[in-house]
Amino acid sequence: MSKPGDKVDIFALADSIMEQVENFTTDVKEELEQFRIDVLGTKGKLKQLFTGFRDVPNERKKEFGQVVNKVKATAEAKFNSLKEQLEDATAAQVEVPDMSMPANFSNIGSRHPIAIVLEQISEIFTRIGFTVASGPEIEDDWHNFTALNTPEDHPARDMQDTFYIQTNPATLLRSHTSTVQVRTMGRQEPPIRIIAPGRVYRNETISARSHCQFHQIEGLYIDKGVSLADLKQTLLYFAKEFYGPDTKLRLRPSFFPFTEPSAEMDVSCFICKMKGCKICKGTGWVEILGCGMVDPNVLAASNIDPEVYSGYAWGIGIERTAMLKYKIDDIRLMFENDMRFLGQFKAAY
Ligand code: 2NL
Repeated sequence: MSKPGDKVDIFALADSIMEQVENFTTDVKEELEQFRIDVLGTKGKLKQLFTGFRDVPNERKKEFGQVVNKVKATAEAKFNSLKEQLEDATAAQVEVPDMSMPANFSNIGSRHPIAIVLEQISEIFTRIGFTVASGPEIEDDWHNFTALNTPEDHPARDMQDTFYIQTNPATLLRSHTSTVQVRTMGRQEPPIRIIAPGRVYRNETISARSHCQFHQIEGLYIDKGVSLADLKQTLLYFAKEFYGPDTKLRLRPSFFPFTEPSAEMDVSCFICKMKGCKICKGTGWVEILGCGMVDPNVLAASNIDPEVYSGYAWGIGIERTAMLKYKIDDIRLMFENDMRFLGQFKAAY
């Protein structure tokens, strides 16, 4: 039996540590750390060998020193190579994507209901030869009112109805996109066949039903021999394209300063199919736009001879159209940018 401290013991211990070191392998980070503590650590096996040095007889100290150094070098080399392997494996894991992982969905935005309806209506009219025209939102009195046969004392000119620019009361925020059409008439000879989509402003109290800003599309066609029949057929085409092929149309007499005669156009209720509902108030008809034959005074104001040319015009409110289409009951939702509202139109177009 050998006793602790025997020279045989300490050499045997060195051998067994050497064997343990040579046989050790792992691909687990925690196991490698345990190996480091166990063998190379401050209270580890190597430390034990160094401590045992003093019990080795002098004549074998040199030999033992060589053995211990070899164990130490082997243990360190083993630790470093395993550590390197582990790091390589971790790096490789990052670089090689797991192809079985589900894909990340990017959060795609959605179109605003006003943008959807503006585009749908514009598309229908451009298909039959209308060109999209645009112009400034800050306008002057002449383009917004005077050129459109609106008398000086007309209530629409009132501060209560129109936003005037305080620093220059000759300027205002356009109350309809007719201004764009006036500008086109001023620089282009008939035939004129345009639509003018855009934002307009009126000094209204904000409520569920009205807002101080909204959008409209106006249309204008001026040529020789344009008649009310042309207006009606064009709008019937539009109504069938937009509301469906079975849509019926009726015109009711109305008044606008810029058209004569003027009419309001109803379509057969696309919600209840004329059975009677809340939207059509039981009548089977829904009002969708205002229209008429361009007043001769309007043509004359833009130097177009009313004896030679005639034309029709119409204006449609986009918010109202979108609210009917998507059953939205409060116009304020259109301008609040609430994601819960906007997100509902993802599949709409
Ligand atoms: C409505 C009614 C309308 C017009 C707009 C117009 C434009 C020119 C000449 C004549 Cl340049 N008329 N525009 C005509 C009739 C009705 O809009 O209720 N819009 C929402």
